[in-house]
Amino acid sequence: MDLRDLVGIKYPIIQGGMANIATHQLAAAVSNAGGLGLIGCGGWDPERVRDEIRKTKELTDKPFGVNIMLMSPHAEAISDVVIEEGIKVVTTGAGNPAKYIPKWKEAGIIVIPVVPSVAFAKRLERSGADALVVEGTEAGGHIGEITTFTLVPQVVDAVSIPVIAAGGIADSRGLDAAYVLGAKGVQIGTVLLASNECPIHENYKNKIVNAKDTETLVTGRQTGAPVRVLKNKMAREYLNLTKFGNASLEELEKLTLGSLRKAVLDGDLDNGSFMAGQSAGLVKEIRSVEEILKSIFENSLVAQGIIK
Ligand code: TUI
Repeated sequence: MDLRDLVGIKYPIIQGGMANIATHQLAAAVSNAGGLGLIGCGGWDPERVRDEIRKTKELTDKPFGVNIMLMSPHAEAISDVVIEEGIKVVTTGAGNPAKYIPKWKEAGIIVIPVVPSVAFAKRLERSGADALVVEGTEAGGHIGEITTFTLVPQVVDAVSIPVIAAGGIADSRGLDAAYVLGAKGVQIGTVLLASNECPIHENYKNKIVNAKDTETLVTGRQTGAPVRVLKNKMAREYLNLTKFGNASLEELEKLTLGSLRKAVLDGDLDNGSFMAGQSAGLVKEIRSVEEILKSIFENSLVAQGIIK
C-alpha cells in the first residue's frame, strides 16, 4: 500500500523526526503542504512533547505524527503521551520499539519504525509494525551502515509491509529511484532544513545550501552511535579524539554536549553539531516547504503514473 493511502495524505512524503528541529512549526508546515509532518521528540520531556502536539493541532487539521527517539530517557513516558493525545502515526528511531507496539496498535496508531538493516526490519514486521522507514547511511544524524540503494530492495524482498525509503533523497529523481527499488513513499530531512519554515538558525540553513558532495563526515563510530554531520571544527576535533580509539567517553561527551543545540539555536559554526545527510550537496536554495514538497512530487515519474 502506498504511504498516501496508509496515512491519508496528498504526497507520499514523510518529514524526518529531526531532534531539536522538528517542532510544531515544521511539522504543521509539512502537513499543510500535503506531506506527513512529524514532531521530533529528541530528548524532550513528555510535557514539552504534549505542548508541541497541541500547538501542531492548532496549526493544521491535516494528519501529522510523532517521532520518538528511543535512546531518550523520556521514551517510555512519551509512548503514553502519544496515546493520550490521540496521535494517528508514530515513527521511532535509534532503538527497538517492539515493547510499545501492542498498546499503540490497541489505540489505533499507525506504527512506522525507522530501521537500518534487514534483520531489524523482519523483527519489527513480526512485532506488528504497519510499515517501515528504511534508512540508508546517506542520512543525517544517527545512522546505520548500509546504503539506501542496497538496503531498500533487500528489505522490500524480506518483508510484506510497505517500505518507505530514507537517506539521500532530496528531489524527484530520488523519489523515483526509491519507487523503482520497491518503496511506497519517501522520508526527507536534510532538504527541509533549507526551508523558510524550518526553525533553525540561518547559519545552519546556509551551511546546507553551500555544502558540496564531500561536506559530511561521521562521528561517534567508536562509541557505537555513529552520527553524520557537516564538517566543521567541532566534527574534526571529535574525529581526532577518536582516531586512536582511546578517547574517554567523558571527553567525547563534553565535546558533543549541547552541540546540536548550539547549531540549531545559536548557529555556532565552530562548536555546533550540524547534523545533515549526504543530500546536502543536492540542496541549492532556501524555499518554502510547499515548494519543496511540490517540486519533489510534481516533477516525478510517480506523479505521472509511469512508476508505481
Ligand atoms: O534515529 C535516527 N536518527 C537520529 S536520532 C538522533 S538523536 C541522537 N544523537 C546522537 C546520538 C544518538 C542519537 C539523531 N538522528 N534515525 C533512525 C535510526 N535508527 N538510525 C539508526 C537507527 C537504529 C540503530 C540501532 C535503530 C535501531 C537500532 O537497533 C537497536 C537495537 O535495539 O537493536
